Amino acid sequence: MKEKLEQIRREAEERLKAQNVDLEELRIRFLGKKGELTSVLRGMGALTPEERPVIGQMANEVRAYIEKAIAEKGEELKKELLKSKLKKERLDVTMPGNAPKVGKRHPLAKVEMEMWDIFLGMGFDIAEGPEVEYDYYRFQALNIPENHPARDTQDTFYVTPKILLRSQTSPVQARVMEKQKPPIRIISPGRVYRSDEVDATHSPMFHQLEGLVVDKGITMGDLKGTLELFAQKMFGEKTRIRFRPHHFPFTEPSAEVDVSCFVCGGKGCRVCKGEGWIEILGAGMVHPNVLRNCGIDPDVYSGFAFGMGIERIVMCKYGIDDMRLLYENDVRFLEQF
Ligand code: 2U9
Repeated sequence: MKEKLEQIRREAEERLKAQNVDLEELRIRFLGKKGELTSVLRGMGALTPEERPVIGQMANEVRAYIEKAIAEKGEELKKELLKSKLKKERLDVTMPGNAPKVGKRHPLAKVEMEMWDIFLGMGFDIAEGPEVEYDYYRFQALNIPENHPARDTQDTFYVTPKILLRSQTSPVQARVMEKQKPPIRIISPGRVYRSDEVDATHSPMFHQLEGLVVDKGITMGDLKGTLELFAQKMFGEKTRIRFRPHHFPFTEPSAEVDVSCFVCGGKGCRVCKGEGWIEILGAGMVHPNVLRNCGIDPDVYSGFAFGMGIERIVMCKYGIDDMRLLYENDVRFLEQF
């Protein structure tokens, strides 16, 4: 029996050395009710009274030994498991991170905001108004009566015979003049609509920024100075401007305004098509009829107004030759600004 106990101890010892040992299975096999040690103890009846305590003590020692060895192996396995888990889940804090992709402002928004900054700096306020507008504010108030030929060139989308999508932001200024006494100094940026076919320089929807100043003693000199400062801030300090006589029903006198080419400085290049000048806006002194229509006495007050297409400014500034690129939302294009 001694040998049997010794053999059980050795066998348990051997088994515990294995890598993937199942400790619960081992415990049942050696120490369980039907285990090897129990079956040895059951046979103790056959021993002499002298042998019994000796074998009993030895059996207890073997039990204690195996219990302790299983517990120790259990601890060891737990530690190893933790170690391998820590190794697997180790964080390398020196590794480069995943930088989140940051979006960019659309070039149209970027340039529009630059314009806001320039005009806010000159003391202008920003005025907004509806994109769906009454015929009255778009045409009649602006000195364009029914059947006036100027309506043809700016044909827009009609909702009813008297309601349309605005083709300039001018109605916003007419609304402000109706409500507010001079001095008035506003810009009105926003979307406008025209029933144009889409091509490289036309779109049925585009963006405009118009400006209006009304006060006592406003002259064409104020208009020129304001636009010159705007052009220099937008295109560079050396920029000059040039007024060419033109006609708009809502301003008199009226002019188309060019800036000296910001690429060649006026010598003539590919960008200005050899001209040295680039047309960027229209302007003039507010027509007395417009002031009168909006409740302002033209004998007391005078004013100037101007208007420009934001797409045109963006295209000039960045050398973009097709307007459609601004609406396609292709990231490869937008990333460049
Ligand atoms: C009021 C009185 C006068 C706004 C003006 C222009 C000249 C002009 C065009 C530029 C390119 C439109 O985008 S474009 O096609 N605009 O040339 N706009 S003066 O004059 C006003 C506005 C409101 C009450």
